[in-house]
Amino acid sequence: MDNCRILSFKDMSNKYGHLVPVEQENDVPFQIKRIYYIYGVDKETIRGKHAHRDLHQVLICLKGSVKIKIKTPNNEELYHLNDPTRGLYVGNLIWVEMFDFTKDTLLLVLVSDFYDETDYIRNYAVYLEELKRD
Ligand code: T46
Repeated sequence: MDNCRILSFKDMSNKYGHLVPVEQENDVPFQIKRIYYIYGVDKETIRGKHAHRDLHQVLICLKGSVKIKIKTPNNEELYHLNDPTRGLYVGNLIWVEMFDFTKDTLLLVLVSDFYDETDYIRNYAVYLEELKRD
């Protein structure tokens, strides 16, 4: 899908363990203005269910696993994130749902801008309307 893809990061592993560097603009396609992380989510919980008007993000599952469904009117893809050396880049105007969290999931998200609730489209009908206007 355009505007959404898996990114692979360098794993600087040695006998002392693993280290994965992630640099803005080099490893992720934007300047990182914010990070947040999600953990302690029940298996039955579905999070997300929204799109962003302008925001770009990279989701990295540092621990455990989580499934991410991304959707546009013509396309739907499912990703199973369970590898801290890979990130899912999600551009703007993509509907995102996160589910099937394991007990130990730690999901790190790198974001292109500060938090702004007006950037969220939390209603699918409104999302479809805004895409038509674009
Ligand atoms: C996204 C998916 C992948 C803040 O106050 N600051 C923040 O930086 C964030 C991200 C959230 N919040 C507040 C807003 C809500 O009152 O935290 C509460 C939970 O946020 P939300 O219900 O949007 O969480 P998710 O897991 O459904 O969505 C999050 C991100 O909000 C969203 O940008 O794309 O993860």
